[in-house]
Amino acid sequence: SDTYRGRLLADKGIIKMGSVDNNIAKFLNAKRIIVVACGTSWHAGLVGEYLLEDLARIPVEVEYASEFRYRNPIINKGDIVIAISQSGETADTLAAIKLAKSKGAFVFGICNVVGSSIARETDSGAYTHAGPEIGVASTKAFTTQITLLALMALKLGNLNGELSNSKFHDYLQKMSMIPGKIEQLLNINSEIEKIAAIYKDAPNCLYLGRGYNFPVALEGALKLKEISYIHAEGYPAAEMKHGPIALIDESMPVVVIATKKGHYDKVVSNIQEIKSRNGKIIAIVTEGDTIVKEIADHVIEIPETEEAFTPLLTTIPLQLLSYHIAVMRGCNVDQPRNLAKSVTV
Ligand code: F1P
Repeated sequence: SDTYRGRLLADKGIIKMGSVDNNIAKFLNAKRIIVVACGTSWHAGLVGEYLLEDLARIPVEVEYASEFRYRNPIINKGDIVIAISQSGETADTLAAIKLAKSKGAFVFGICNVVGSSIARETDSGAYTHAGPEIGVASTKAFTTQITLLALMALKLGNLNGELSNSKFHDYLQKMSMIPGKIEQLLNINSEIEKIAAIYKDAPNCLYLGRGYNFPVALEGALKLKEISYIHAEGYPAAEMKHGPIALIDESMPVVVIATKKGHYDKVVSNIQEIKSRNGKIIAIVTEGDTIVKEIADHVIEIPETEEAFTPLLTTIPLQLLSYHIAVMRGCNVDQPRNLAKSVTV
């Protein structure tokens, strides 16, 4: 494709995104964005939905690429399809792209592997430049996919008037601090290892989050399933009372993402509901939290940032938790059983 060039630069308030800039009129006139992806990339797409709707007020739908072609989807003129894939080779995502193109859609790819099939098949796109994913399970690619979608949302929101210049610059300034905050977070690795040692033999695990951190709950559960083979499910926190609450007892670890600005009071009441049923709570909280600390069995603190950027931080301890549990269970974290790096059939 022509316009994959252009690394992302969030420098001094300017976002230069060669591929988005080259198609800016299409993006600004988009009636709707449809994201197609599988697995971890689908979860990044869900975070993208929150970002693009919240910051740029562009309607977004996120579809499993593996289901897209089986339901005769409606694609209208003015819709943009964004295909997200780490490997750029996922067969279902490629099939979704071909279908979208056959219906006349403009398809933008977000890929990690330069020159991959999806990069070639899409009309335009951006590379995430996460570097090679050594293991099968996608990790750093997820962070870069979200970063890219956040920068797109900020840029489009600023250009379409939804984000004032001062808000836009404020967001960018906060985003520029994210790498340092991730470095800081990695220092708590040994605390996470201790928590992993307690729950390594759990047969099941529940992950809950609200708003921006609902997709992170899904991703946390997927990482645990993929590399440690523990059955795990992610849910929006408010969905718990519609079924999963029946599973909670003293042997059920529940990972709850309870960041300060993320509908905090409601998440606290979810945590109380779990506690009253003797569930074991591992809470991801904002630094300095006192309320959840009183109730949860374990807390993992993340540095404070804009709620919109918290997925970039909350994901890290969940990946580490899965990693340590998998290693303690003797699983091969780089090559999990039954999983292929790119699902090409
Ligand atoms: C999608 C995906 C990964 C998962 C595993 C199987 O891949 O589901 O998220 O970790 O590798 O494939 P991709 O389209 O993002 O390469």
